[in-house]
Amino acid sequence: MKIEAITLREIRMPLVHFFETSFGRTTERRILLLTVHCEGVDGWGECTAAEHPFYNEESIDTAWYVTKGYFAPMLLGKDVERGAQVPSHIAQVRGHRMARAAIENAVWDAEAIAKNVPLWKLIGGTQTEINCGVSIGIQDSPEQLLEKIGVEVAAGYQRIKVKVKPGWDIDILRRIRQKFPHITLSCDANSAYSLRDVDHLKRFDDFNLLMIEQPLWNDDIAGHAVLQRELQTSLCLDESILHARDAAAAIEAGACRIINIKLGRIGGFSEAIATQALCAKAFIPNWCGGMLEAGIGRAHNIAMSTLPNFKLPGDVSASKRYWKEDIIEPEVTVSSKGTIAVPDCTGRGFVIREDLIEKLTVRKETIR
Ligand code: OSB
Ligand code: MG
Repeated sequence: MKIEAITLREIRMPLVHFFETSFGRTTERRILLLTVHCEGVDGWGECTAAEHPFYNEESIDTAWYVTKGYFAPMLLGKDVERGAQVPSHIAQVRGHRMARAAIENAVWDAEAIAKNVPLWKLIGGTQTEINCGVSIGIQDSPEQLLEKIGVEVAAGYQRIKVKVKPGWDIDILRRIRQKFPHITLSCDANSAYSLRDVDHLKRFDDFNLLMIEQPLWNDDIAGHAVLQRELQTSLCLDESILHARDAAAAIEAGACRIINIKLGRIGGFSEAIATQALCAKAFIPNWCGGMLEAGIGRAHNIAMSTLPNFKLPGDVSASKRYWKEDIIEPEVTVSSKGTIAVPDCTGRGFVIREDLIEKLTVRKETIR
């Protein structure tokens, strides 16, 4: 497959409900989509970088910059047979993992179409149904949060994760447990605490949480190891795990008992495959995290979630929780048991709605 051209585009999509974490509130997404044009086959990738460099260092604008200036020139005109070959072509650039993932995943997407196989099988997936949880942001009031949890539990989601931060934590978790004593519950702090908060964080042990996700600073694996020794509740790392080597270091240090894998944060399918295999050997379960993806990212997350060590319900949920209209057909739906049936057809298993994408596009550039 010769990569003849790469199209970058920015689309804008308003969220049906704002999403708030300890680092801020999002109401509208600016999403970078990427198409690799390979001798009659188009592969698509969605970059998970956000509007601002708050979750990590990247943003849609840094992703555009590094893709246009570096990744595209490194790949254009090259014969790239497989998605797995992309990392070696772009290895000279450091970091920029979400941008890296968008282009690598687009090549995997094209490869699955060219080979006429389902993407999830191509990457080595083994599960035909994936288990879903939801991530619920910080709300305007505790009552609003309790109501939202009720809706998602009734819809069948297998695990509820709520966002926490100082001032929106112990009391919130207590009220959730009063109303929903038996649900599978997690919380995610997105690095809102420090090791000075150990005594405060110990109180989270009262709520029978499946895990506490990323309580400490994004690059502090050692700090999480200190904290994990003080807590009964399992820690899960998100922001701290940028590649398989980070997973190895975190496991070795005892910094967590669970690892969230995000396809963008980890730099694409190749690194996701390696990371989950490494975690499997250490008996550390994985689950698929989300970044408020539109349909292409969602489809790729579903494929990733079929890998064997994705053992816990992920954050991949129904399109309609985020979008009035998704950019793929059919949109992602979740059964009343809280599962997504993995599409057993060629490629990503969802058709790109190019007409809708065209309407949502505010910026577009093809590099040849
Ligand atoms: O930490 O998992 C996170 C959204 C934006 C940035 C970071 C995170 C999240 C989510 C949402 O939790 C997951 C989703 O539903 O896409
Ligand atoms: Mg997280």
